[in-house]
Amino acid sequence: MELVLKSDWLYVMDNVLTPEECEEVIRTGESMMTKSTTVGIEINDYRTSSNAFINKDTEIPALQKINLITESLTELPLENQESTCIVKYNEGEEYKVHKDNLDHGGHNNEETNIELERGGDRLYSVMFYLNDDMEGGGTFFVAPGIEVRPKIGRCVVWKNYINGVVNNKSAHAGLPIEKGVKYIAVKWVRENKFE
Ligand SMILES: O=C(O)CCC(=O)C(=O)O
Repeated sequence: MELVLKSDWLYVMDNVLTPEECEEVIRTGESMMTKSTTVGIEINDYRTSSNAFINKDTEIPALQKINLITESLTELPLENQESTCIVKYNEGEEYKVHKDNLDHGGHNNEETNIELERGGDRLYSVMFYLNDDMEGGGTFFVAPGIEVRPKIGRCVVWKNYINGVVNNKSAHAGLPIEKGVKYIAVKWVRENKFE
C-alpha cells in the first residue's frame, strides 16, 4: 500500500487491491447490475451509472478484503458499513456533483429519514477503482479543485463530516466517461450500526 495524498479529510492510497482482486469484484458485480438510484434525489440524469450491492457477509475474498480495509481505515466497526456498492459507468455516464451525507438539515424527505434511521449518517466514503483503461471518469472534488484519476487498485477515502459538521469540501463528481467503461466499488460507513 502506498500513500499518495493525505489531508485532514481526503486520503489516496495505491496498490490497495491487486489487479486480480479488482477483476474478482468486477466479475461479481457484472452479474447483478441494475440502474443506479440516489437516496432522496429524483433527477433522472444525475447518476447515470449501473450498480450492484454486495452483502457484507459475502465469502468472496476480494469483497471481504474491502470490508477489512474499510474497517481499518475508518476505525469504525464492520457493523457500521453499508453493503458494498459496485458501480459501472459506460461511455457518457457520470455522477454529477453531490455530497454523500444523507442529512440535509431539516430538508429531508421521507426516504432520506428512513435511511437515516438505519444507522445515522454516512461519516466516511471509501472508494476503490477497479480499472483504469478508460478516458475521462476522474473523481473531481470541487472545493479544493482536486481530480483523482482512476488507477487500478487505488483507494480514496474522504470524511463527509468533520467534528460533527458536514464537510462541504467533500462535494464531488464522477466525471463523464469519454471512452471505455469505468468500474468502482464504494463503501459508505455510518455513525452507528447499519441495519
Ligand atoms: O465515480 C466516482 O468517481 C465517484 C463516485 C461517487 O461520487 C459516489 O459513489 O458517491
